[in-house]
Amino acid sequence: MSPMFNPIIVRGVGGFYDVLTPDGSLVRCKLRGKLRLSHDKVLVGDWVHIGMLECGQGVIEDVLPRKNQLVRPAIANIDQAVVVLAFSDPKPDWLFLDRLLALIEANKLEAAICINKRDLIEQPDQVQQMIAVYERIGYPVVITSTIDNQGIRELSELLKDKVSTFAGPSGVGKSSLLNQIESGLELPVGSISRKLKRGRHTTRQVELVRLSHGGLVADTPGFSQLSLSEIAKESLHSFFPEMKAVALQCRFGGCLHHKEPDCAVRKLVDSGQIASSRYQNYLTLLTEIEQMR
Ligand SMILES: Nc1nc2c(ncn2[C@@H]2O[C@H](COP(=O)(O)OP(=O)(O)O)[C@@H](O)[C@H]2O)c(=O)[nH]1
Ligand SMILES: [Mg+2]
Ligand SMILES: [Zn+2]
Repeated sequence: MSPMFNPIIVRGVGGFYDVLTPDGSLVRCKLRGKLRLSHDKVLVGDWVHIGMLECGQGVIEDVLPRKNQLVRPAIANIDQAVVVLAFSDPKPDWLFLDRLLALIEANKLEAAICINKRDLIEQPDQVQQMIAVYERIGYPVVITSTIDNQGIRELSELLKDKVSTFAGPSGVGKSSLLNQIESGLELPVGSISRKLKRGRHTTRQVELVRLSHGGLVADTPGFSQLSLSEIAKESLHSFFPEMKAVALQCRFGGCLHHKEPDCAVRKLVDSGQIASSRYQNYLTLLTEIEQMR
């Protein structure tokens, strides 16, 4: 079901909700009584039925069944998550990326990667090697700069007609990228240090931004606090696409691909077909899950 054919909640504002209707207008709505009982009965991203009041305000009568639901950011019916990193300032954290990709896979969302601030690095050899790793797995990778507009059109193509959320550390340029894609948006852009100083007190609301060429994007502070606590160690490998298929060939059914004999995953790591960086990060996350129990 496409969100373009149903009214969709794009933001909550002090007890009210702004709903984008299929004809492109925004209607401020309150909730029908029965929906008010539970806080997360209604989320940004929800497809809803609305009724109109005489004053021009709307009432959310019903919430349609969700295709999925994320906890942080609290948002429903997402098609894809775009992880945004930077070439520099801050430097790319590949473990962070692999953690996020695993969580995105576990949530059954499509994943894509955007590496921003290309203008800051002259010789991006090292990053280029890592980009090849992710492209080989099958993740789309877009290289961008908001200074010289490199990759902006490609990124905007990636977002077209989908409901997406950006994810990634503060300061990589998520808001700047959206401002570049959609002129007139003017999302606040800030230096890293200023953001850190504001710290926890910035409880920003999740909001879906409408792109005029089609698509909705959540400009969120990121998935940074999501944990792996709901993933079983035996299934972690299935959220690493390059390991998932080959794991069927391991000698033991419950192989964790760590120290077990005749492990098909480790064979591919040894032969270089699975990137050792990915495998090392898999092991780091595996240990993390084991220590949580
Ligand atoms: N050099 C460079 N700086 C950028 C680029 N994109 C964003 N920035 C800067 O990075 C900082 C953080 O940007 P912002 O969009 O607020 O990042 P967010 O926290 O991910 O939303 C700001 O000072 C931006 O001006 C880029 O492509 N190149
Ligand atoms: Mg931002
Ligand atoms: Zn194995």
